Amino acid sequence: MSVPEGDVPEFFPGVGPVRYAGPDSDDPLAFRWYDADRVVAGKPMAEHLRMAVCYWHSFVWAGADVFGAGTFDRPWTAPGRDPMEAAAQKMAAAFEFMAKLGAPYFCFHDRDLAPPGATFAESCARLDALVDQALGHMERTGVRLLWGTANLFSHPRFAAGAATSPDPEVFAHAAAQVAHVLEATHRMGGANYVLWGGREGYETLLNTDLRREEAQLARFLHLVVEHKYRIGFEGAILVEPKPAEPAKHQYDHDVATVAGFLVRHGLDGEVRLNLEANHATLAGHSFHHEVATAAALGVLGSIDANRGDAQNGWDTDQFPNSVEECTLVLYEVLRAGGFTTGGVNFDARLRRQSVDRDDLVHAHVGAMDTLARALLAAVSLLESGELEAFRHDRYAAWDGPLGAAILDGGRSLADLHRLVLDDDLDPRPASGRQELLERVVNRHVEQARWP
Ligand code: XLS
Ligand code: CA
Ligand code: CA
Repeated sequence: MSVPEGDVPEFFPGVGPVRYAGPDSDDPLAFRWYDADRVVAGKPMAEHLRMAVCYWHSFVWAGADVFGAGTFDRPWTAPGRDPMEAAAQKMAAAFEFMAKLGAPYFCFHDRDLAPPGATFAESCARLDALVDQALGHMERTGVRLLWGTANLFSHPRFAAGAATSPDPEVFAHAAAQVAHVLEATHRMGGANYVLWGGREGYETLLNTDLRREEAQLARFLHLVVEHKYRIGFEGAILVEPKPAEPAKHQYDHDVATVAGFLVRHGLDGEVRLNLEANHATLAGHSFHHEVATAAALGVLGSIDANRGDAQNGWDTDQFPNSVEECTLVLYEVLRAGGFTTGGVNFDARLRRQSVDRDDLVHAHVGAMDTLARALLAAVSLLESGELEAFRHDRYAAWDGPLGAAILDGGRSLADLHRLVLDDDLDPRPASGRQELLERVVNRHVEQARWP
């Protein structure tokens, strides 16, 4: 199937390639901190952060919400046009934008790239045609794929779940769709494949068999992992936790819940996680907590850096703008050895009043600068060794004779009972120094500069 491209105009005419201009610049269309090729902590900044533009919020969504229509100036979504031609124009706009921004990666759902067809076969053919076209744009611009994913939540057939549907034909449909998108992701050299289960949950327990749904979800993930090996996809399979929205309760609640699920079903070692800042907030955690927990449990994969709003309880998906929050997150990433297949996706959308095309540029330049400055602060904090020295000393007694014997299983509860009685043990609290450590972090955030 060939894709009619039509005449492709320039969609971001006032925007040249976005350049690094340094911290003193007040040019809103230049980076103040993100200097892609400059080396920090052993590798170029771009390779540390592996930042990605998301196709859906930036190029598909037109600014509609549940109360009102789209507000954005997005000529490539103009109604009445042939849907494949519109998809080709949208793709041209996306790659023009990413190339001008200098974003090294992007992420997509199948339905973002290609309009669904009347049958599954037609949907597949349409996606294949647009993937061919994307390969041309990727070759031309050098933009790579951080991850692909299948949209298993928009179509009405998924209303009661995809893998966790009460109907095995829906499971089969979801499996077929994932097989196709995993193959497309493989063809595009994707570094990861993501599964986010917005409909994998329940609206009421009155009609839900929790035991069956968990077993179905586990079987689905095993099928995805088997298929990855069958087709030779070398990227990582990532699950993205989120506690709710659109479902009242989603099974992939948070990092700890998903990590337990993976172990329970023999999927640990095969599946890692994609962590979103806003989903952490919805789960009642900080983003720092989710990333630190994933690192501690060995399941850290990639991150979606879009944040929520402290004053409301839904998924506002705003562009990141807190250097301090991102510093703590990147500190954990660096401490865990840095990203391997993962990176930083901006699964973020503009506010509905940010109607101009330029607003997309400002949002991304600001977000990339926030992450860049946070990376410099996180590197400085890690290289100073200040937090690690404190943490090391705080637990040092666990490497002594008593701590080691307890952990090795060499002391029973009765042994410890006797020890405390006989030696009259009376440990004294040691200061946790929280306020001091917070000042350490702030000092590195304040002072972080390009060397
Ligand atoms: C929605 C999710 C979604 C995933 C990809 O809240 O964040 O966008 O990242 O399906
Ligand atoms: Ca989100
Ligand atoms: Ca996300």
